[in-house]
Amino acid sequence: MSRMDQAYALLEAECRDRGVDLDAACRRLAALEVETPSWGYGDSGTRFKVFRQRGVPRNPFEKIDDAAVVHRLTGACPSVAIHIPWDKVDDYRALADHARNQGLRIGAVNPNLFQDDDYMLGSLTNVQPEIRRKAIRHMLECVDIMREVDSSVLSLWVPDGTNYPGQGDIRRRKRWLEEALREVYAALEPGMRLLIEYKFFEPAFYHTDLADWGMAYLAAEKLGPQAQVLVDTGHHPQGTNVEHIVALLLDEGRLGGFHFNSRKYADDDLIVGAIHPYELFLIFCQILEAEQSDDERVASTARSIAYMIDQSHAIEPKIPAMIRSVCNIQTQFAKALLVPWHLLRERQEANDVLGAEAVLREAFEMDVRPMLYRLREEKGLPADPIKAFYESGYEEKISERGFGGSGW
Ligand code: AOS
Ligand code: ZN
Ligand code: ZN
Ligand code: ZN
Repeated sequence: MSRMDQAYALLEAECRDRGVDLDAACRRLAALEVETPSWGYGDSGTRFKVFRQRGVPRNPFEKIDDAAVVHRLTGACPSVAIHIPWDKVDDYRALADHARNQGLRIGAVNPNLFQDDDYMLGSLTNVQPEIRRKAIRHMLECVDIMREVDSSVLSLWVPDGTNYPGQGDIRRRKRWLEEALREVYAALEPGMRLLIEYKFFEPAFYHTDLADWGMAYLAAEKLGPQAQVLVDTGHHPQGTNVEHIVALLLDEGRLGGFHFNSRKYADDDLIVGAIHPYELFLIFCQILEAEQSDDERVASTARSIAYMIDQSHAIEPKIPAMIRSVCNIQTQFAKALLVPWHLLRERQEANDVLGAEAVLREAFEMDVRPMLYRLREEKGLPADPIKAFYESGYEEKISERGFGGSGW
């Protein structure tokens, strides 16, 4: 027996003792899909400096090539999110075909409401009707692109807000936003979803029009069932209990997707799972528990979540950073799959405070590497995808691209 088979057997025995079906957990892990963002492959940085890296994609087609490499090595990333106009092309069907030829599909379409000079004082909430109209038109154009690339998710982050008290009329802006979203929502086809992201600050520093989950929820609730909330893990003030937000949105059938990343201080967009792995684990605990809910609406909401990475790799080599992110997500997801829910319930009902906490913590402390190795083995994937990347020669190959493209 190899060392890994021994480790798997040990984990299996431990799971059996705890009443957890390891094979079922592995099957669920194998079905986990994580979408990577086209902009995560390009150059990015901070407001101080964008460091250029050799070999980054020069165009949207090359971003898809890099995303395909991540999928080939991890087996878990069959879709890539695009950002318009960063990924503007003449022929979107050709872009979708290019993805398909490499076993990928285009996932969420992200409108850009923050880089046009006209949007300096707001896009969908600008006091000038022509600018609001321009922003709405851009969103409708994104719905058209969704049709062409066969995407079902329109992922909206509204950067709008104000820097000073009195600068804008908060209530009027709220109504303009609602009006705009109603028009965009009406253009969605059945099966398409509008995911509404929130962020409490930046680029605006006094007020943001969609500052928190409650505001995004309210907007979604007013629009209808095809609108849901997107939780970007980096978009909360320090100390926020993100898994609580996740639980609440699940229970209301309004959790549509995630943008995964890590934050230490603000919207740092660091590698997911690098800073607060326990938080990521607890988020997955809420989701996996909800997947088994008797309430069909809750269970189907949990099963339809769009898991997406939203990171900007300022100093990291892009492709290995993306692979690292996917592995970190898989690791915490695997741990959450090892929670014995019946035992947790039992201890909660017995008001066993320490016992209940121990159930979660002990799952977090388990070594799930044997699950990940088995999964990769079964899918014919390399045991160490980052090592496999460096050995593949791809890095040398793309260095011929020179210093090319910016993700931003
Ligand atoms: C911005 O902070 C958000 O996280 C958005 O999702 C944004 O569109 C994305 O990061 C690309 O810039
Ligand atoms: Zn300073
Ligand atoms: Zn985001
Ligand atoms: Zn962000």
